[in-house]
Amino acid sequence: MRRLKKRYEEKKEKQLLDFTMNHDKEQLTTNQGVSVSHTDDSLKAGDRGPTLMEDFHFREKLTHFDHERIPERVVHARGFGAHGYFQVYESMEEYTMAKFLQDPAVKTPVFVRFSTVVGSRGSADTVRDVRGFATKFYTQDGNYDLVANNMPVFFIQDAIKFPDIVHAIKPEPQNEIPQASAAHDTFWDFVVNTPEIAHMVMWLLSDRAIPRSYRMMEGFGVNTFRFINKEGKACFVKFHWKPLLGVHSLVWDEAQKLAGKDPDYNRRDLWDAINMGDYPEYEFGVQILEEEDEFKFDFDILDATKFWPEEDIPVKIIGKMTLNRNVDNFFAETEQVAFHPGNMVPGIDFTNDPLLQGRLFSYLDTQLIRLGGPNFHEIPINRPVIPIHNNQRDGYHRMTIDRGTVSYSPNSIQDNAPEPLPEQGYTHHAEKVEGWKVRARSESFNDHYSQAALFWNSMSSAERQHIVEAFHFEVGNVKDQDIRQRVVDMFNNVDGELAIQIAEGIGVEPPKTFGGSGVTASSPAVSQENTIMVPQTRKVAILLEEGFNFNETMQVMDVLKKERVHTEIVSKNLGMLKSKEGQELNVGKNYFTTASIMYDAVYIPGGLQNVETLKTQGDALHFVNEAFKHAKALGASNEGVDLLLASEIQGIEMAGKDDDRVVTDLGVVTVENSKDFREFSKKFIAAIAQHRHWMRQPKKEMVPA
Ligand code: HDE
Repeated sequence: MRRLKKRYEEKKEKQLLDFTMNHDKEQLTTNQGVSVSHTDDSLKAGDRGPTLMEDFHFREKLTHFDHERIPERVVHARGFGAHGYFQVYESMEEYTMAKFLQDPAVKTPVFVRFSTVVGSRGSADTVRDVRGFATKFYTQDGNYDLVANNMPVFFIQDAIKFPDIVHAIKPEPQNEIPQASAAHDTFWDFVVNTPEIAHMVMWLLSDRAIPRSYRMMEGFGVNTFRFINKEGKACFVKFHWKPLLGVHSLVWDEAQKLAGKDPDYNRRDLWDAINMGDYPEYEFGVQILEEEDEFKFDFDILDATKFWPEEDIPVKIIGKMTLNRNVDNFFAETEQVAFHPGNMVPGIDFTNDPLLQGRLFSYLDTQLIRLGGPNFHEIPINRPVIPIHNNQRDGYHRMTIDRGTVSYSPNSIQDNAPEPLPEQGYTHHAEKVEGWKVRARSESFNDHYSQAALFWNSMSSAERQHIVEAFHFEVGNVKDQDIRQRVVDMFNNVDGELAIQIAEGIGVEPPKTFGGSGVTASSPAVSQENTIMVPQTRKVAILLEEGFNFNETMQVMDVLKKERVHTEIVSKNLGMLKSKEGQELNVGKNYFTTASIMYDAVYIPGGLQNVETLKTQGDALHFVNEAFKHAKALGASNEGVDLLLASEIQGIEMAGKDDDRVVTDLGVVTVENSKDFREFSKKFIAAIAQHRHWMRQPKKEMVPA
């Protein structure tokens, strides 16, 4: 078994290596392998004369360049991928015969591509949007794709409306404005005419739409699938990814600024984390529902605008995925990877969810145009780790050289090979289906507001405030006043308070009657405040100038490092900085190349000269003010506290000059008169782990949780 596994892993590795190419220490050739003598000038008749047609090297180089781009994905164009592996914790044979879910010793290779939905390939990472979370499992049964999102529900119930929602949310056709944003008239016009979208809009305007990191994001299969075991018994299943770093988000102001300062923020974060050995980990969870319980809920389990509350159907954690290798080449891997919910393996099956059924058509169709023909399964990133045998032949870009005379079945020349395997081969679950041929939707899909209200009820006070502010931003950008009014009236069906709050910010009337859905239940599992809080892999800026306290700075940095909290020294200029004691430290970033928005926390060590200089710097003060506004942890020791006192931070208790207590108040950790920084560091780390300290922000009375 172990030998087999090793061979399997080697094979996977080899499969990728077969196509990789190192060009270092090699000589330049044309694509025909002809050695090139000179590549900086084209061939001319005289050194000031016309260029000659016979310059095959010039023509080949330019032609290839002219054809370098392929069409970007119509949605999810901007993405970033990484390799890793998946291991199941215990055999799932009771529910499914999928091979990769049987043996905890087996590591199944995976490739994951995270993405935004709306923006073009060059748009910013931190826009307000749904995030894609697509995973390709290279299993011994063939490739299985779990093409998921970071929100558990979807905009629409039937795939036939997908072109409509996408046209409405994409930039408007007359001027291609705005890029990567739902904050415009056509999207909200679609919303007010599409009640089924209400629930998804609540998620889209929540913190989920601006993740701090792909490493801190949940994944949801959205559609309902089936598990099938060896006996052919089926159950319904929903898939979940749960990040071990918890689910955390940016603040909208921060997200907008990041879009300018570092449009690659999320991809850089993933790339750097993997390079540093901070391998992102996600547990794999399933909600399992027996077939006989299909109709036990007040929503239809085939309706993709509904989630299954974890409190009713618990998520069983069954395995873990680790991402541990960056791509070698973005285009070859991340751009050319082709996901498809129809890439299924025995043991997993479809349901009649009308969104899923439509997806099964769309993904293959889209790859045909995007990757230029039917042979994209031969591109290394798309190849299964087991051999492919069938009678499909030819087509654009065919790589395989199929031997022999037979490309049909039945045949006797090859004893009918390649032959189907009735026992092991994929068998679709034999579900009994009958009905009238109608273009219609089940009445059980008609309740559009109860789960939107359930979501709203589950939000903390800060999360509610963020949702209201997101409405003010998004709908505030809608020019048509009638649409703005209709948004208020529509969301009055979710919650009366919410509708009043929305109206207040967007210059329209509050609803005529106080609305609501009548739903009082909540699902605490959907609030990010109930997530895992750990300090590991967070990033702290240390503001420094000449004359800082070296021992103090190093003590704090050492403790942070032990907890895998990363630090970076930020100063006015790059170069070396001399401490009070004489030792030097290297500056990582200056105020031009970074900003507080790129860190989770800020630390200001003592040293009189250091802090006196910082106090004169507008950039340093802005850094502190902005981090405070974004509810981040702030730490200051000894004279460092004076910088906080000189900033705009108000209403926070800080350490005084006359004692040596470590004071923590709403994520601001301070100490004076101290030489030992262990307790300070511990408390600072605890404040970092909390991610954000929302209670600092002025709370509106109207949105209590
Ligand atoms: Fe997709 N979706 N989608 N989608 N989707 C695509 O396929 C589509 C839906 C998702 O990183 C496209 O290869 C229809 C739900 C992800 O390469 C396209 C419907 C979910 C990705 C397509 C849906 C997703 C896509 C565009 C029914 C969450 C990016 C490029 C309304 C479960 C995969 C491509 C990657 C990509 C169609 C709904 C997730 C056009 C018709 C629900 C993560 O085929």
